[in-house]
Amino acid sequence: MRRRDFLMAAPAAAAMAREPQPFGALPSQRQLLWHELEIYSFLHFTTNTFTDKEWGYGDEDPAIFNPTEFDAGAIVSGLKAGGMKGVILTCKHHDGFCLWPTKTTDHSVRQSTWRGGAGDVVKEISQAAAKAGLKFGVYLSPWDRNCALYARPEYVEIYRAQLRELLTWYGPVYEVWHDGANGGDGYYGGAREKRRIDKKTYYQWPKTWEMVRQLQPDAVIFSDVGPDIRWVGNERGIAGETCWATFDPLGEDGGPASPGDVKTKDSTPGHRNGNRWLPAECDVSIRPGWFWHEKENARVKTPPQLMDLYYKSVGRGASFLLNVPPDRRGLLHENDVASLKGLGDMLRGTFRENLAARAKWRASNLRDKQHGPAKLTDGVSSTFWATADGVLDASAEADLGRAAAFDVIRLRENIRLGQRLDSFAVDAWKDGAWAEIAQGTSVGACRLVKLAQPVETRKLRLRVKGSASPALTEFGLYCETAVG
Ligand code: FUL
Repeated sequence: MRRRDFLMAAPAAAAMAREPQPFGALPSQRQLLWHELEIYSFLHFTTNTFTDKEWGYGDEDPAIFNPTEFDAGAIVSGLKAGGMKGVILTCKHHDGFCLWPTKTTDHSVRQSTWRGGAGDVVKEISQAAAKAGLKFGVYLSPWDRNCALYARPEYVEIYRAQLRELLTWYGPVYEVWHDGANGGDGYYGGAREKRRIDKKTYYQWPKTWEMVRQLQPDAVIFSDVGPDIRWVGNERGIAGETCWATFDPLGEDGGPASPGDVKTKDSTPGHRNGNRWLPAECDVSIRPGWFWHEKENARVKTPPQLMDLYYKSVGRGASFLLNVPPDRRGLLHENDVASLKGLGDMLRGTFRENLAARAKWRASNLRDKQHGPAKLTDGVSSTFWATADGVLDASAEADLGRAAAFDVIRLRENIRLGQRLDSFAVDAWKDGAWAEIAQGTSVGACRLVKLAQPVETRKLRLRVKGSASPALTEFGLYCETAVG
């Protein structure tokens, strides 16, 4: 381009590219990275695996921890086959047994029979994850039923020292998971008593979170109240049919919230126009329990059940945290591996191709040429259809060129500009008229609609209503792949 043309073209291009003003609470950079993952795994593994318990009392003999065939590479590859993008390990559960050779207590793998006390589960899982391209996260239970100092101020220092080890010894950590279960009875160094703590003040969470920010600035912090990711309010893996990424947590009594004390009934839907971007995470186990129990080997969720949970978590703007507990060998059980593989096949098959990729679009409004409706199906997550400022209701029609059959619809907003949409609907052209086939509320990072029956049509219409002018990056049509 000649210089004179450039001088003329530049202001026009800049005006054309003017983006809508952001609306409401916005995600941080670390939250945006987390949103991209969508689905990842939990590994619940400790002495409970060998005692057949869900909550160890804290008096377990560390010698019983002996997963003789432990293979981190095999575990991680089973997760990867399931489509998992990350893995969060219970480095310490409520029983206090540490899966790494911590300097803070003897109650760890160092005292176990496994590899003569020279093993390190955290190291092996984190390294296997990095090798397979999965992110690594840590679960460190605040409640410690083994520690004699639990409920005293000194324990909080021990907890922080443990977290410091985990966040400095094992490479990048993408998520730090603080459980809300707290207090009650335990071994506590032989005291065998009930100990209570004040959930609001005891752990001094802000100080701990500051340390996490210093050591792993990209890590999101999960708890009932965030500060980055919120618990969805149930352990069934299901977000609210309406699930806003914005949320203002309150305690059960209406006062300030803290991990272990939040109005969980609000955590499921979130708050429209909440002051904080605090998206939900849906945790659930592939089995009835969080830990492996022989008697549950026949009760592993099937691939269609897991796919349904995917629609009800990821498909509602939340994330899907699926627990798959290693067994006493230190491997994932064959039934779990088979279900994971089935889920992975369904996900890969279903979302392989957007059937609307070649659609011709026409919109009721577009703010400029660079924000036209064709951006909905260009496969690029950074481009988006947007209307002019103040145009809050809009529609866009797609002509697919030929009839296509689909039973999954995917919508995504450009969440860098906030959660703008209040509702959406999709119509299919049928017998010379529009017929509504889907509708809903919150969209955010991702909305999936699974239709009861496949719909076959050549023309579709998307209708959206926003509190701010709509900005959508994706409209996708897919056909669910069945697994054998
Ligand atoms: C709960 C814990 O008490 C369970 O054992 C499990 O770890 C689950 C993910 O969180 O609060």
